[in-house]
Amino acid sequence: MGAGVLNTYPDLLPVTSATPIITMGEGDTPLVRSNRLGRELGCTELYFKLEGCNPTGSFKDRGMVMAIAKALEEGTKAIMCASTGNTSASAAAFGAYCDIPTFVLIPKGEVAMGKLAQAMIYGAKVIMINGNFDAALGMVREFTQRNDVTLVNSVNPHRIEGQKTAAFEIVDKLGGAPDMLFIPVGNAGNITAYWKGFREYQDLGRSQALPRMMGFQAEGAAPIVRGEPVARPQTIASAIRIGNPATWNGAIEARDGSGGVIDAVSDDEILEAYRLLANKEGIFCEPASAASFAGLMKMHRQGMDLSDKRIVCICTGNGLKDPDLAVSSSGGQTIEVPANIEALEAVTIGSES
Ligand code: AN7
Repeated sequence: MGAGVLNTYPDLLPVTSATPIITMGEGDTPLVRSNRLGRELGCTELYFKLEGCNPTGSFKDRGMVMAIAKALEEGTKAIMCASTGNTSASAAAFGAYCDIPTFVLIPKGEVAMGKLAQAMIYGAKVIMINGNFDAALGMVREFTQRNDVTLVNSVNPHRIEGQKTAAFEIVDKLGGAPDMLFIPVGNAGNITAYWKGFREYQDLGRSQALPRMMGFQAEGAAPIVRGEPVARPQTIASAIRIGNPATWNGAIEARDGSGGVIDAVSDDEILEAYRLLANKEGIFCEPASAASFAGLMKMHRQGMDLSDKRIVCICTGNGLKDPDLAVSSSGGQTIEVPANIEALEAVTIGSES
């Protein structure tokens, strides 16, 4: 518990005797069995992996700890990333923990307040770009080529290495690979990492089968589904508002190698899944994360038989990062009463009219 991914899987990661074994307690996240939604979809065994339980509230910490450990090993002076929010929060936290100056580039006005708050309070230098994520990542790539600053986006291969540990955990907990893995796709690093992890575990004989990789983009930001970059990606799920994924090939390989799909879900489908996860399972994830369950609902609607299937949906980030959206999309209103017991009973058990 709290050992961290470098301590837990050193032999399967690029950890050498020169690598500092750091951890902020990332990894070992809950794999929670569905209590209601699985039954409603006729799915025998449905699990949610709660990556929002990582130290900065998203899966990014798994890859960041590896990238930062290697950066320390190499004597890095500073780190930089572009981000739709979660990568910047994670980089800023590990930068603080390891005393490395951290620069984060974010698309102005497009990052959820909680994520921006994290980057700021952890002490990163937060640089707003008048452009989208894809433009910011382009700038970071060029800057880190010209300057002695380490890039910590998922184009840094150590990020993928760290993130693949989530696949290890699933197999370790279930005693084998699931039949299908549903996962949101933005820059496509995470689906690439899971696929790598599942394949490595199979090569080691720790699982027999491989899951079908079911990746979901937001409809207005679905370059892989369309087969070409999207110049102006649009979606309520700001974390996956990405028009030209850096690890595009990795997503294609995961799809084709596993007999899976990369498909799109609409913002309405994302928001419906977001609300259902909260009010039927008690899982408060962010909208981008809900794309995985939205994808499962879509497959169910299209007639996919989910019985006798063991399915895992990845909930990539914590809903608390954007509480305003939760309030505005909950539809529920709060009730105001005078501070007396009769008034309380009238609006609760007494509203029999
Ligand atoms: C909650 O933070 O790209 O397909 O800059 O925050 O590996 O990009 C975040 C992505 C899914 C998509 N869910 O993962 C960033 C960033 C959440 C995310 C994704 C992101 P990738």
